[in-house]
Amino acid sequence: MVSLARAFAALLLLGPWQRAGAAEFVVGDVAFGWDSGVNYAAWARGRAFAVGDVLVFEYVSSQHNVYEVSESTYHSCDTGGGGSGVRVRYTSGYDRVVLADARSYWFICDFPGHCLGGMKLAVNVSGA
Ligand SMILES: *[C@@H]1O[C@H](CO)[C@@H](O)[C@H](O)[C@H]1NC(C)=O
Ligand SMILES: [Cu+2]
Repeated sequence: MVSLARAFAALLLLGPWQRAGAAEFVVGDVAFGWDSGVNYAAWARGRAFAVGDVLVFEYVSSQHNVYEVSESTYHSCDTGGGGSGVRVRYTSGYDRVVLADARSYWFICDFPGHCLGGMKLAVNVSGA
């Protein structure tokens, strides 16, 4: 029996961000994923991100995480002080982040030293 919740979830999947051609990006590509020592600015530079696209963060969840943060926290790498610059925490090791809005998104790894070491990603998302 198909539960109502499942049917509803299927409806949600057909939300307004589902345009034809929505792209899914494995951050760092499958070869590197989300890890230390990868230049994510270089990875993002050759790509165009539009509303509805999906970023997939793949990593070992005991070694990394993904925080969506404010621009200032992206630059400072400082998530202390109440964490006011942290918008969303992802920790599963396989996180699919829908870029639902036309705006800038900033992501960092909050494991000690990782963001300062360059484990951070900024993307600009354009309207569909
Ligand atoms: C995003 O757009 C802003 C404003 O144009 C620009 O300053 C910034 O460098 C862009 N960031 C990325 C990652 O492309
Ligand atoms: Cu990390």
